[in-house]
Amino acid sequence: MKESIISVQKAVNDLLLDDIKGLVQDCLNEGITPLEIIEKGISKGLAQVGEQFENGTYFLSDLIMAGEVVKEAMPLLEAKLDPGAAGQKGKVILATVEGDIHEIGKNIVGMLLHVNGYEVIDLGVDVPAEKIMAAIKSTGARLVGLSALLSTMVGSIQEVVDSIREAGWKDKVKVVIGGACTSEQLKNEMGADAYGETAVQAVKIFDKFSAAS
Ligand code: B12
Repeated sequence: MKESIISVQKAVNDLLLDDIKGLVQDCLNEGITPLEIIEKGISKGLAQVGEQFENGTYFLSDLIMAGEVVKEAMPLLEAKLDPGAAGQKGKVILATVEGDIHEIGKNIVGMLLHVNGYEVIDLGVDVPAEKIMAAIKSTGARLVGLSALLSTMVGSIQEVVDSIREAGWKDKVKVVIGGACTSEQLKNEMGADAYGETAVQAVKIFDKFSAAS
């Protein structure tokens, strides 16, 4: 892997708020794509932060700082991604589920959907099922993306899927799940329509549903 990407990975892992922008800019100057920087630099660095948290070297304050480091870099990357015909492929409601406030992965998914021609209605984090239902109703969106990282909060995915079924919308509204604690198996258990491991996969899945509708 290129030295400059490893520097981004290290800057995230070492929580170097002042250095991250310059290091990301170095990667862009070398012609490395924003997606590669996100996947091989930023996401890998965050995974290392997670490991350090798990083994007790890092604390909650370090997780917060890691989030800030990544937020510092994202506008640079977003500016380099070309927005397609905005909203052409339809509306996607995006939310991190109730009880969960992790937003970085959701924001990356939103960014990629936006540049790939979707109108993204981002409801934010810790979003209850009622708010998602109200947004489906008021916007007419047929695609919903749920992000969940805390395994203790998977019940919130179930609430959204159940609410959609109870409203009689199961056939027309597609629910796609993603985030560190989700999986194909969880998708089946929850009765969601698809699971995406990465933001790139998220775009492919939504494209499939959008083309079929
Ligand atoms: C940064 C971080 C935080 C920050 C978040 C800051 C922010 N602004 O988002 C803060 C400080 C808030 C935080 C808090 C907590 N955290 Co935290 N956090 C992390 C960390 C280090 C990185 C998460 C991240 O952003 N990853 C990078 C992104 C890009 O990855 P991602 O979210 O998985 O997204 C990608 C894919 O999953 C996918 N994707 C994501 N969403 C979606 C949606 C759809 C529809 C699709 C298709 C795809 C998709 O695409 C993305 C890009 O490819 C993880 C470690 C880890 N390994 O994940 C722990 C981690 C998730 N946190 C953890 C914990 C325990 C907590 C706390 C409970 C700690 C505490 N004691 O208080 C709290 C919970 C607060 C809450 N109620 O939510 C645990 C969860 C364990 C578990 N299995 O439940 C982890 C795994 C750390 C660990 N190893 O122990 N955290």
